[in-house]
Amino acid sequence: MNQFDLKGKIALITGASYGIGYAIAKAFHAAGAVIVFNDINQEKVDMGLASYKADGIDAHGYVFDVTDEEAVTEAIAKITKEVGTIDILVNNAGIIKRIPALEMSAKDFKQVVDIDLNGPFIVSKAVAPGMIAKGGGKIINICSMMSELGRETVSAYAAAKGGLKMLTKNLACEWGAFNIQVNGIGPGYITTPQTAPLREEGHPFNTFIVTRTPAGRWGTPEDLQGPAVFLASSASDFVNGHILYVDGGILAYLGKQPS
Ligand code: NAP
Ligand code: GCO
Repeated sequence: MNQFDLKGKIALITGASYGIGYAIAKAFHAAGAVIVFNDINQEKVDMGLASYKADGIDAHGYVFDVTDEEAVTEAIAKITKEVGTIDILVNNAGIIKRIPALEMSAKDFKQVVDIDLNGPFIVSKAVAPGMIAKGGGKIINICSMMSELGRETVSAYAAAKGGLKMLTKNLACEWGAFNIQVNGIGPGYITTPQTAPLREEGHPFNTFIVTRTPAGRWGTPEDLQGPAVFLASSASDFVNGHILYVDGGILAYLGKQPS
């Protein structure tokens, strides 16, 4: 029996028109799952549908803002009616605002926390009843190294991702009895549009990250595919409340010692 088989499962990945969510959706499809994804506007969903189609994936796309509880509830009901009950949820949608705390408005801070922390709560709460009725499910929250570490200019993001780590653990406690496993993936620094500003030619951050990562490179969205399939599959049925860091070793590393 292939413990990593997702045949017959319906997976919802939020914010998955491109980037990490898209890569995870491709891996889930390769493992046999039916792919459902969302994005915040029709233009992005249409772009995503075209990409999935080009990759031979007949994905189902839905437009909703993960912070809008009414829209999320309606969308989950629509997905359940049109596709089926969701077995696997990946709370991937997220933003970052890189602004020094002294310069950051409360409005900007709130927007990051709304999308990166409140959103996963809202979507998980909407999806869980169907999982409970079906006898179980998998929820994977895309956390971050900033669930563990801080750095200048990302206070809102680190607060949200730190909160998402604890939300993951707490929902694991509340829903474990329903055979729902709630875990997180903590990616290191990954080459997506979100980090593109940090990778611009000559940006000092590029060298900083590569020297701080034992693997000596940026991660790619594809580096997250195997860990995501593991946490979405029966191979992880006794893994609950765990954050799986996929970071090339950066969290284990104090940094290159002076020669
Ligand atoms: P990305 O390229 O910026 O993609 C994020 C996706 O989420 C986009 O499709 C975005 O849509 C969507 N989104 C944003 N706000 C939304 C909302 N309110 N409702 C629905 N969808 C929304 O990011 P990424 O690099 O793929 O990252 C995906 C996740 O991994 C995020 O949670 C991020 O924090 C996390 N992460 C990223 C890295 C990294 O190094 N890249 C590392 C650790 C964790 P729009 O394009 O319309 O904004
Ligand atoms: C940043 C980066 C990071 C990554 C990721 C690291 O500005 O520091 O965007 O936050 O996105 O979250 O795990």
